[in-house]
Amino acid sequence: MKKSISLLMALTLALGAGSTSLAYSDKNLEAPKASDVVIDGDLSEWDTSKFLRIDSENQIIDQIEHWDGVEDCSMDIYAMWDEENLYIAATIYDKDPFVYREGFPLDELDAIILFLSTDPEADPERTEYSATDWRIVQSTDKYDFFNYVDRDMIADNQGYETQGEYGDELVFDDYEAVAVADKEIGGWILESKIPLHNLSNDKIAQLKPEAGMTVGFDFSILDVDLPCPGIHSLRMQSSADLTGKDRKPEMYDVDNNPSLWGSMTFTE
Ligand SMILES: [Ca+2]
Ligand SMILES: [Ca+2]
Ligand SMILES: [Ca+2]
Repeated sequence: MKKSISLLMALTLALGAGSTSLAYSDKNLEAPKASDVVIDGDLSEWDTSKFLRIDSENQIIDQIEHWDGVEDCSMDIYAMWDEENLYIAATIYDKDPFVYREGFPLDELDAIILFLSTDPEADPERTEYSATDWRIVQSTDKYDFFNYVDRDMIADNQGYETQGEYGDELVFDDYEAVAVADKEIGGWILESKIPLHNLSNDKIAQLKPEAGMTVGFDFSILDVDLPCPGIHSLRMQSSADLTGKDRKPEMYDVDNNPSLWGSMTFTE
């Protein structure tokens, strides 16, 4: 009896690995508790030993022909938390950073996308977004920051609509971010604070992080080095692991299917 159950489980796992539902990938970002973070572009108060990296061809989900290797586009991401805020930092390698043009959609520019669930009880196998699943695009021209919260894929958004889709808008209150060009790494450093009340309303409860809690999380980097209208950025996704030379975002559809995300665990 036991044997047949474990065989069944093994079969289920094997089948699951090939389907579109992964129940979160094994890409987990450990987020230590923050203390005395200053948003100034200097990451010396961060524990940068905990990170996730985008640096491989297998992570490209769009415009593979525009990737010239890790110096052209790659990144490490770090996270920290306190009861009210999520802190996100990154080192971004891009020979032509801060490509931003007023009036362009953010997905035709240099940007990062954060994917986050604010419901720690959410089913990791869900294949559709719910109102507590967030897709947040962040871009900067180095001086100003712009964000776009995409809610279009959510059937019942609980009254929290898409904001910032046309760019040039800072959607979040009390958001802080600094971008610093770093000649040594040939790219730039991002340090940011996202107050979690921005991801809530009278129907959507605010996430209250605590040590030991795990939530769905993933991230993308978008890179363009010469913006032309209609040209989408190169896009790389943390949890993607694709092969072949023909890539389309639908092949790893994190924009519509949260079970393809990785996760984030808040630690002491
Ligand atoms: Ca700092
Ligand atoms: Ca680049
Ligand atoms: Ca670029």
